Amino acid sequence: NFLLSWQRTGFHFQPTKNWMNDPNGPLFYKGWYHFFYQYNPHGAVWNDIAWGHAVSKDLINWNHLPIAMVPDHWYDIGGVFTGSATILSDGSIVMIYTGATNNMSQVQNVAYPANLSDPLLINWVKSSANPVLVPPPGIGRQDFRDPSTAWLTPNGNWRFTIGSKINNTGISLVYETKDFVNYKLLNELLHQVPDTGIWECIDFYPVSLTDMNGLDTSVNGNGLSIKHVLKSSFEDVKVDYYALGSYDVNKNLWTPDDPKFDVGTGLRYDYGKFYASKTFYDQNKQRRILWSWTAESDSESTDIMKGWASLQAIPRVVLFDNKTKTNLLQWPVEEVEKLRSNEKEFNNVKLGAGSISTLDVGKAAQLDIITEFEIDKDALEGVMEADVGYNCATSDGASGRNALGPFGLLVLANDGRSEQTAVYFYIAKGTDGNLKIFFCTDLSRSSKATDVSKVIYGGTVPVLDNEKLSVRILVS
Ligand code: DQQ
Repeated sequence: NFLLSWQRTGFHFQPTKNWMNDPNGPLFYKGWYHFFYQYNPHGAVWNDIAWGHAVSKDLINWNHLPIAMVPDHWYDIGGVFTGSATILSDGSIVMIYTGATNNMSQVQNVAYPANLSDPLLINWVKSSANPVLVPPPGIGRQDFRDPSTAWLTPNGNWRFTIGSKINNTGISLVYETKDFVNYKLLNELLHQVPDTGIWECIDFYPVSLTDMNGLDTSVNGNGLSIKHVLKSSFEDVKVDYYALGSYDVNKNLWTPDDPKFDVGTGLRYDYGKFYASKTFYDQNKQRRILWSWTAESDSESTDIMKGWASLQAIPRVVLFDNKTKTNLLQWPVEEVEKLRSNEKEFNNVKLGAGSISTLDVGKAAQLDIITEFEIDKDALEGVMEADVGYNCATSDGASGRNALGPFGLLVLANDGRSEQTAVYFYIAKGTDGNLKIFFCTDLSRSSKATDVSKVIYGGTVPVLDNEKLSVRILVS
C-alpha cells in the first residue's frame, strides 16, 4: 500500500506527526538535552505555530514531551515564532521568542520555565511584561524576528541580536538588558550587508582558534584567541550563510575577516536542505552543537497524505578549522556512533575510469559510512585547467566524465540503478595551478516521485596537499 510504505527516517529528529520547521531554544539542563521546534499541532502544513518540545540523554534518542508554548495571547496568537535560550549566571533560563500578534506584527516575548527543579522543564510561563520589544522606528512591523542567545558583556549587560532589514539591506539589531525586563536598542548595528534582504534566525558565537572545545556564547577575548561566527538565514533563497570575523564589544561591531566572504556572500554550512539553523553551547561536553531544519520537497498534498513534514539534520559539532583558517568544520555528534552494530570494512577497492564497484553490506535499514579516497598520482597530472569552471549544480551531475571525476558513492541504489543517490568529488585545476575540489550530491535519480525536487547541488571543499579525501554519509 502506497500510504503505508512512506519511510520515516531512522537517524533524524522528527515529531511523531504534523509539520515542523525551525529549531528553537536548544539547551542542556540537569542531565537532559532539550530541543524545541516550530510545530503545527493540527496538521502537516505551516500554520498555528507552537513550540514542540523533546528531551534526550544523547541527542539521538528522543522523548517527546507536551507542547511547551502555544499561541494564546494577543502578542503571539498569530504564532509562537522562533527564539533562543539563554542560561543566566545563576543557572536560570530565559527564552526570548518572536510572537506574531493579532495583526501579524512581530514582537519579542520572554518565557521562563515554571519550575527550575523539573529537569524536563515541562511547563513554561510567559512574562507578564510581554511583549518586551516592538519594532523600533524605521523597522517594518513584519521585519523584526528571531532573537539570538544573549551574551554577557564585560560591564555585566546581556546583549542579543534580532534580524531585520532596511530597504533591502539585511541588518542585525542589538539590544542590551540587565534583567530581561528593560531593554535598550544600541545605536550600532552588529553588521549589515546590502542587497541580502531580511536576515532571519541570526546566530552569533565565538570559536576557539587553538582548542578543540566549544566556547560559551559569552566568551570574548581575555587573552584567548578566538573569532566570532555570524550566521544568517536568507528567506528568498532559503540558505544559511556564515562568515568568520572579529567582534569588538566596545563598538558593538562585527567585522568579517575577508569582505569577499561576508554573511550572505561566502560560506555555507551545507548545500542541501539546511535552513534556520541555530547552535548552542553544550556545557556538558564543552562543545558547540549545530541544529538545522531540513525541509522536505514533497508537495503540500503529499505532506498532508503522509501526515508529517520535515526533519532536523543530525546535530553537528562545529569547530574552527585551524588548518585552513578560513572556514568551520562540522561533524555529526559522537553519540550517533553508538547506533552502529554490524561493522564491515572494505580495503583497497580500486576504481578505474567509468567503473563501479559494489560493496556488499548485507541487509541494513541504516548505514553510517566512512570512506577515504586516494588518488592515483598519474591521474592527478591529467587534470585540466579548463575544468575550473565546473559547477555542481549546472555540470553533468554523476553521469559526467572527465580526467578526475566524478568519483564517490552511490547510495540507496537499486539493481539496475534506475534509483540512486550519488555523492561525489570532482577535481579541477585552477589557473593558479592549484587543485580545486568540488563535492556534490546528485538527486536526479533519488526518487521515482514526480513532485519532489531532484536537484544537483554542492560546492568546493578546502583540501590541503597530501590529505586524503574522506566522506561520511549517514543513510536512513
Ligand atoms: N520561521 C519562523 C520565523 C523565522 C522563520 C516562523 C524561518 O520566526 O523567521 O515559523 O524559517
